[in-house]
Amino acid sequence: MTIFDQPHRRQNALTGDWVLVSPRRTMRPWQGERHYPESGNIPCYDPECYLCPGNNRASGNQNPDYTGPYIFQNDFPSLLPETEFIEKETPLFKSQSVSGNCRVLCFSERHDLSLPELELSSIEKVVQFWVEEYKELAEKYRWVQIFENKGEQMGCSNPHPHGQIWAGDFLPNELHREEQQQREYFESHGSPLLSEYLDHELRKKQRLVELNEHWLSVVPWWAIWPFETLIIPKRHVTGLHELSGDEQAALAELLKNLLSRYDNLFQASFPYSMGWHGASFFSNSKDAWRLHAHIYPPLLRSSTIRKFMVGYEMLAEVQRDISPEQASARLRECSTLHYSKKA
Ligand code: H2U
Ligand code: ZN
Repeated sequence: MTIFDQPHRRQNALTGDWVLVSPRRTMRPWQGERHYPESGNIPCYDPECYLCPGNNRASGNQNPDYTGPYIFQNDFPSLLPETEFIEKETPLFKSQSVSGNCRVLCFSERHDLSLPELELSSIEKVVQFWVEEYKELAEKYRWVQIFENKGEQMGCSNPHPHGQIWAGDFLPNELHREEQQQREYFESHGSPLLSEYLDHELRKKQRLVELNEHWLSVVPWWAIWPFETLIIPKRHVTGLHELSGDEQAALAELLKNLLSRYDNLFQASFPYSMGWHGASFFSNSKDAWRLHAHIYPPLLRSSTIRKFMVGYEMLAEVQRDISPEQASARLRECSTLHYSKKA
C-alpha cells in the first residue's frame, strides 16, 4: 500500500482541471458491456475500402495507386475554406464564423498494418508527412490539429490505418486552456511548464514508459484515461516544424515501441485517439509552449472492457480507477516487440 492507493485528486497542470484518483475501484465486479474487437483476419488490400490504393472513395474520387503515406482532402470536411455564416453576438447566443481545411492521411498502402506494425522507415515517412503538412497549414491557419482515431471503439470509420488533419482559423478550447496554463506558469516561474515537468519525470522515473536520445513518454501525473500517455521531446521545441531529421527518426522509433507495448498489454490492437499540441505560428506565448502528443486510449481491464466517462465524470469530475504509477509499470512490463511478430 502506498499513499497513492488512497482516493485523492490530482491537478492537470496543462489544463488546470482536476481528476479524482480512486485506485481501489478496479476491485469491483464487472458485468457490464464487453467489447469484442474486430477479428484479426484483415486483408492487406480490401476492394471495398475507401482508403486502399486505386479504389473509389465515397465521393467518387479515385485514390491513386499509392505506396507509403497518401494524403487527400477530406470528402466530408468539418471545416470549409469559405463560408457565408453571419456572426451574431448576444450574451446568451454567441456564435463565430470559422474557416478551415480538413485532410485525411493514410499511413501506408497496407490495409492491415497499424502504425506499430509498419517498418520503422515507414513510420518515419508518416512523421515526415505530419511535419510537412503542419508547416504548410500552420502558415495559414491559427490551429492545425493532427490526430489519429484508432479502432471502432474510438469512432474510427475504417480499419485502413489513417489519421486526420483539421486546420482552422480559431484556437479550439483545449489549446486555449493549455496556452493559458503554460503562459501563466512561464510568467510566474520563468521557464516552460513542460520543461520543468519533463526534468522531474526524468529524475523520478516513476511514470516513464519510453525514453530515447530525443524523446520520452510518460503516463502523466494527471492522466485521465487508464493508460493515457504524453510524448515530449527532450529539446525545447515549440512545434512539429522545428523537429530535426534525427528527432523525427527518434520519434518514429518511440512510436513503434510505445504503440507495440499498448498492443501487447491485452494482446489486441489497442484503440486510442492521439494528437499533437504545440505553439501556433500566431501565438504570442511561444516561449511558454513545448511540443507534445497526447495518447488517450479507452481500455481499462482487458481488450473488451473499457473505461466509460459517464455519470460522475459527466456531471461532476473525471475519475480514474488505477493510479498513473500502476499504469506506467504495466506498460513498462510489456515487450516492445509486437505480439504479431512473436508467433
Ligand atoms: P475517421 O475514421 O476518424 O472517421 O476518419 C475518416 C475520415 O475520412 C472521415 O473524416 C473521410 C471521412 O470524412 N472520408 C473521406 O474523405 N472519403 C471517403 O471516401 C471515406 C471517408
Ligand atoms: Zn484499405
